[in-house]
Amino acid sequence: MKLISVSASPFVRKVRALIIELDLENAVTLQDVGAVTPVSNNSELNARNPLGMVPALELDDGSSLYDSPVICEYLNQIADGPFFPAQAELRFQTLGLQALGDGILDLSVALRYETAVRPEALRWQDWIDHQNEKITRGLDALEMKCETFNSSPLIGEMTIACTLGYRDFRYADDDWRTGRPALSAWFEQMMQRASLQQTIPS
Ligand SMILES: N[C@@H](CCC(=O)N[C@@H](CS)C(=O)NCC(=O)O)C(=O)O
Repeated sequence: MKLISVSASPFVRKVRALIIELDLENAVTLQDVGAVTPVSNNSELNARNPLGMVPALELDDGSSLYDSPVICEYLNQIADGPFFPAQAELRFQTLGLQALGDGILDLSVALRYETAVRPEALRWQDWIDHQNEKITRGLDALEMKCETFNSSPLIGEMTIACTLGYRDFRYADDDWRTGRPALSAWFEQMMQRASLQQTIPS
């Protein structure tokens, strides 16, 4: 299998961390397609994902999967992993947590494009402010929830670790740790995992 990637992408990091957790490193090769933005056009990526977004996973039969939750669940299934439990309560709890983490990431990545890619004259401060408010509410919700996080991480916890890591990577000046002591302590503990250490963005 081939993972079409961009090294700075937090969604790619989530998949890469899961590959390490599931011991699938020999089964998946990484193909970095360089920078990807909403206004770039990479024909190789578009052939794998018509939405032109990373990550995309090319399977051995030539077909492909995209959207990190789908890729992660596929990898977990072929490796018979523990990250997507079958038991309904646990499953929807962890899928919900993944959705919250991915949502904060979607907002954070969109804001990054807004400030790093969109021409300054076309920027919309009201939109920027509202996206930041959503991110703050999402991070506050994580602070409230983190006492209920699973000690053996599921896909929700893996996603949140990559979400907070992305905040550190791109928004270090806006320190999410301030006022969120429980989440900070949880993240520090979580970062001991080899899969997260080996995928820290640089
Ligand atoms: N829902 C997607 C989001 C992926 C995503 O936003 N990827 C960004 C890079 S971090 C991207 O490819 N952006 C290009 C674009 O927006 O066209 C997933 O979970 O895989």
